[in-house]
Amino acid sequence: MIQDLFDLKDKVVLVTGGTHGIGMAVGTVLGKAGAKICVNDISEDALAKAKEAYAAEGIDAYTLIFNVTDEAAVDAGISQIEKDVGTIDILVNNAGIIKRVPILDMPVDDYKMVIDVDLIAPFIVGKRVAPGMIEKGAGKIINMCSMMSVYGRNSVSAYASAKGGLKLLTANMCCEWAKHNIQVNGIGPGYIATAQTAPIREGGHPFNDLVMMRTPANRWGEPEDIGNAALFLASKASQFVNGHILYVDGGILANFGYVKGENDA
Ligand code: NAP
Ligand code: GCO
Repeated sequence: MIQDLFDLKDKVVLVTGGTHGIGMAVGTVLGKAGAKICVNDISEDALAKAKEAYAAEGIDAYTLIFNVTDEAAVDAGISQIEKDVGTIDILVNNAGIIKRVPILDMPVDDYKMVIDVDLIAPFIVGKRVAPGMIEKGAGKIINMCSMMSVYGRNSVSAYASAKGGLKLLTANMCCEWAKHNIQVNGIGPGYIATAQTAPIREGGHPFNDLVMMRTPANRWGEPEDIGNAALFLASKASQFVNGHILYVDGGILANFGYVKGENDA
């Protein structure tokens, strides 16, 4: 049956930072496809609230607190998941932060913090999870990239550096692990309505005009738009897709932009 292509029954999923926003949307869609959903976060309160939110969707989420930048905590966390739930079949490296500060004003420690969470952590978690996938002879890794994997823009140097690196870390994971039937891909969301973008989206922020001008779909993306794309990359339907960044951006990368009022056919 064609729908079997997207059946994730009995697959163990880990979504890092999966307690809200894009991560929760990904966990919810994959959970509704039958997967056993595991989410981590650095906040017990966020995990408790997330467990209730997943339950409201009929998903019994396994929650665990650990900081994805802490190699020892990641090792202990993955070992706990492997013991309590099972070997991870699908890893979504979603946890991420952003600091919007011009280079000349950004402390080096802040730059390093963003690189730690957004680039080094996916390396740490991927390196820890892959051996189980190799032993199983199958696996899916999805790295949450960005428009900033291909663009820079004022004030997001650390974030763009990390997300640009994550695009090529994805390629390198593919090169080393594809022979083990592990498909490693990225998702490059456009501008999505979450807590992370609230400061540049809400309250009449002028950035909203830029997003509308650059996005042919003429809307902010919703977290579910990313969850749906993740289902494809997590499923049997993408067995020969590897090292690819799937941009889910409403057409941003296809568009240079337009002047309001012109060509508004
Ligand atoms: P978000 O609302 O800020 O959620 C990020 C999640 O990561 C939160 O649950 C956060 O936990 C968690 N996290 C942060 N640092 C962590 C750490 N050290 N260890 C474990 N968990 C940690 O962001 P989002 O908008 O949903 O974005 C999710 C991912 O998509 C990020 O990688 C982001 O860069 C990427 N992305 C977002 C957009 C967008 O437009 N929103 C576009 C492209 C890419 P706490 O809340 O407890 O800190
Ligand atoms: C920003 C935004 C973006 C989005 C996303 C775009 O300040 O430009 O936060 O970086 O988060 O990464 O794809």
